[in-house]
Amino acid sequence: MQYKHDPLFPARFMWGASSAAWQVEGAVNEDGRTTAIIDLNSKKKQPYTDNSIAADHYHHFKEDVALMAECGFTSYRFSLSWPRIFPDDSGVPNELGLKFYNDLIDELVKNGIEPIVTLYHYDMPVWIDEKFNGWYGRGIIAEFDRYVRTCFQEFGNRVKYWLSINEQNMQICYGDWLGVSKNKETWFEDKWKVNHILNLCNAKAVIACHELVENGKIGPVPGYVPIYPASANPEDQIAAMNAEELTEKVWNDFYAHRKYNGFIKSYWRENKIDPDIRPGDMELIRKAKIDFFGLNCYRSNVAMACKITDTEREQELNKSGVKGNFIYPKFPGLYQLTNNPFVETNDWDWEIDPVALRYMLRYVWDHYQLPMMITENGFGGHDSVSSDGKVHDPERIAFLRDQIYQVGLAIQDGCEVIAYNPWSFTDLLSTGNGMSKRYGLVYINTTDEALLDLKRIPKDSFYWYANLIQSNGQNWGRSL
Ligand code: BGP
Repeated sequence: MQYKHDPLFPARFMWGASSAAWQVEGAVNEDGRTTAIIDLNSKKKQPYTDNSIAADHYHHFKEDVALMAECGFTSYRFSLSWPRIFPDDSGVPNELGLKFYNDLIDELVKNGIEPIVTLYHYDMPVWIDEKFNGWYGRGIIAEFDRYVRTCFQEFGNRVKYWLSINEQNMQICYGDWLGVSKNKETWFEDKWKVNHILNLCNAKAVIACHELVENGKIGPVPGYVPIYPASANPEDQIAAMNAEELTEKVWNDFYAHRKYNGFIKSYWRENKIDPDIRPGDMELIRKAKIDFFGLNCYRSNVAMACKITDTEREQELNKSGVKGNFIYPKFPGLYQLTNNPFVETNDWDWEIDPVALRYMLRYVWDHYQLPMMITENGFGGHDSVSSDGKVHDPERIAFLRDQIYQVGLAIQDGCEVIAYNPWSFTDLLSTGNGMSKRYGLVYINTTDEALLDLKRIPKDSFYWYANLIQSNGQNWGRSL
């Protein structure tokens, strides 16, 4: 529907931004923290990404929260580092790790900012990986339960919004890239066993949150890439639905309905895959009723039919930041992805598609009728400080304005959306491009090549966003 007026945001809508511990904190060896698998994964990547300092939020958190308050934030989504809280297998939490998060949460609350806390954003302690074979073994489930219960008990008096696992679907779909897969050759089958263990951990977190946090709410965070059919050819529509199932819907159906859907059961049968579901697993899962969906959305995809006789092709992300290097995958008999001639792309070939957000919110609301919060969305660019000492990022302002407007339209369409938290507050490490792909509203003065003074410089987008927040989504800066 087209409206004759700008959309209205609800009175208590939460405006903020987002981050993840391993990408923002730094201080990887300080105050007892031990190594996370993602620290090692980021080191073996090309181009090289070292998270030992990142944005050094660990030492700048008060300054960072003061800037959030200046921007008018009413929420901040961040994650806890598991190896900061449980650095070893003693079963005893690290007091200094807990202190850091207690101080951060206190600082947020003092400034009227609602903490929205992710329990797992890729930083499994290496000791868990070594002792239990990471996500491949069942030993992790009890350790994860211990970890999340500690978090709920320690922070639950101030944190009411919890996020269980960040982008479980992406960890499975891109297991190699995100360091989850241990063997590329067998990942096709292994991934569903690993996924089932992640599902059990998700269930543990949901159950424990409801048990331990008074008025606590918890939801998962799928990484969402809306998929359009390439044409009105009915086969392309089915291909788009297949892509939707195998990248998103299998997970979202599972979280919402607490059982595996018919599509994935048929896929397993067809491919002779055993996800290793054991007695008692589904009983546990059935008790884990989520309260909302956190949604990460940056871009959209286009799918078309792919004949069963075609040759498989792996997706290749553009890692160089030079346009034209993204390779679209082919899955014979299911779907293939292709480019979208109707949208622009950024330097990493990510589609810039604001309507994707409205589509996603409409789709998730229609399917699950659960409240939704945007936990990630944002523009990665090559930012730099100009000669006037400021950071001018008109592309990010245009991106945020167009995307947030579509969130407003989805609300106008009847969707229940409670928060918008773009990626990211300060610049932080990109998953594969270190500091050279920047997302922040606040510039961090450092580069991958040289450690600089880490000065915080609010970008033009910071001031634009502050005005939008102050008007609760009415002051768009210029007519759209
Ligand atoms: C999401 C992750 C974030 C973040 C973001 C941007 O999938 O949850 O951790 O990194 O993507 O991606 P990138 O850093 O690859 O540009």
